[in-house]
Amino acid sequence: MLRTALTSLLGLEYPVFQGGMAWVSDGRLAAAVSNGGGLGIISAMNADGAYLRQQIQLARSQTDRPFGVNIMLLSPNVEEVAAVAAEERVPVITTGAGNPARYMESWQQAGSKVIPVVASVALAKLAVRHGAAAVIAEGGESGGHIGDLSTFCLVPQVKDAVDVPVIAAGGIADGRGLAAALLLGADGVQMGTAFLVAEECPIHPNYKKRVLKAGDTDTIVTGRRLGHPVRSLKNAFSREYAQLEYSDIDNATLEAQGTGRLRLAAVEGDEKQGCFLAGQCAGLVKQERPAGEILRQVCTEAEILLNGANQWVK
Ligand code: TUI
Repeated sequence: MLRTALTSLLGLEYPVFQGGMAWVSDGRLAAAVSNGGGLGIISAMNADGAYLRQQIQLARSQTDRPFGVNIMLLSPNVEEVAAVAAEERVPVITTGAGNPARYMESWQQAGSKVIPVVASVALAKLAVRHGAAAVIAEGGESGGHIGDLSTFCLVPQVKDAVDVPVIAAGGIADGRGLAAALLLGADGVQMGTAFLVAEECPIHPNYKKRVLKAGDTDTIVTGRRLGHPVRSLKNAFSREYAQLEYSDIDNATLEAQGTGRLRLAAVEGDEKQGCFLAGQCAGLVKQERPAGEILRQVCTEAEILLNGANQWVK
């Protein structure tokens, strides 16, 4: 059994969050992960409040266990979904892609535990000053919108800077990653890419196939020029976009090139023109399985490794 400050804080069987991924993490996937003993998280993505409320109700109809909602702070509907998350009194609210300070008081008043994704020590400290119950320290190995630091360097520095549980994210897809994260000082992990191939994950089969086929060097980061670096699988779209970034087209045209690409990947399965967000650990993800099995295997493997860790100490 793995017991950490995070399992105690949230009453979890396993110290594992499923990342809130746009067009991926719906109420059904979140409920499957929570039923499997981790924390399932619904992504509010760029959708409106009605969509989020519907997915929360779906999750509640499928699990009695705690689950979370992820608020993407760059969403055009951020005010609306932030209000819905509070009204629905969801147990956990995670945030991404920005500074959540202005929403934190209302979420805490609603009884939610607020757990922001941070990509730096400065934002971790700020979040804790505003009442964060824990922080997710996400390294640039992860898929989607990323910060500058690697997980290996970010996690111990965040751990030293705050006195709340730290969840490591970015590059973790198996028991070795979980065990290593705990040794770096984390109290748990968040995995996204590993859950892309969960049986309960609603994405198009082509997306799952792409992740299962990916190797170590098959991701690319685009969007640096616009100030929003995003990691995805290499394909025709991401390669062309990477080239456009070095051309003389204006930023508005470049930005427009990215519109609708996540939907094209996740819903249509368009292997050429979709944007298939995934982390560098995609090469570790080999098999489609129920979310509960993914959780059990990762945690059992980590327990074995941690139990055997004294082999190096003489
Ligand atoms: O948010 C994510 N991953 C995402 S969001 C997303 S949708 C999107 N699409 C295009 C452009 C931008 C976003 C796809 N994937 N992960 C959490 C995360 N947050 N990673 C990094 C950060 C982060 C970075 C800087 C959080 C805060 C931050 O500080 C900025 C500030 O305002 O202080």
